[in-house]
Amino acid sequence: MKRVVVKCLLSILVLGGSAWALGDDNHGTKGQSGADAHAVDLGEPGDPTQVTRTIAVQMSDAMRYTPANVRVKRGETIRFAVRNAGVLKHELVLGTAKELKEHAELMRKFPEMEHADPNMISVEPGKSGELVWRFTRAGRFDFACLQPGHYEAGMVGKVIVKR
Ligand SMILES: [Cu+2]
Repeated sequence: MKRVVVKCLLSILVLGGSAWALGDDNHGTKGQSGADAHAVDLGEPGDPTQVTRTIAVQMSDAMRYTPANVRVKRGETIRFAVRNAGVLKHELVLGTAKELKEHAELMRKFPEMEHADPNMISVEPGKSGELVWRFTRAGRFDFACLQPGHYEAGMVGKVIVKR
């Protein structure tokens, strides 16, 4: 529930809340386009005891993820094993392209802002972290690092969720 509250506040702040006025039922088929994917289509925090697959992702100070493209099947619960190979703090935030762009702008305006949500993991330099997520809808989603300036430098990846 905490996630919903946080996300709603954020979306009211940056989207005027309009995306959340829509129902959850009718737009699952539009997910392929990416641009109009809704945050609710992304899925939900995964149960760590129900993980179907682990995907290792490395983050670097070159502002890149390796791999930058991840393919999953709808219904899979993925454990992202995220390693920060750099000397800067990095993070992996799952979201829609629109949502991440707006969030990144917010982070740039308020660099001291601490953010924590179930759809993200922040990893200190040289450390590793885990993010468990269940993808419930087919579509194209993004992940990005929202440390100030990193998104703008191209620290973005894609998740393609197949039916
Ligand atoms: Cu980063």
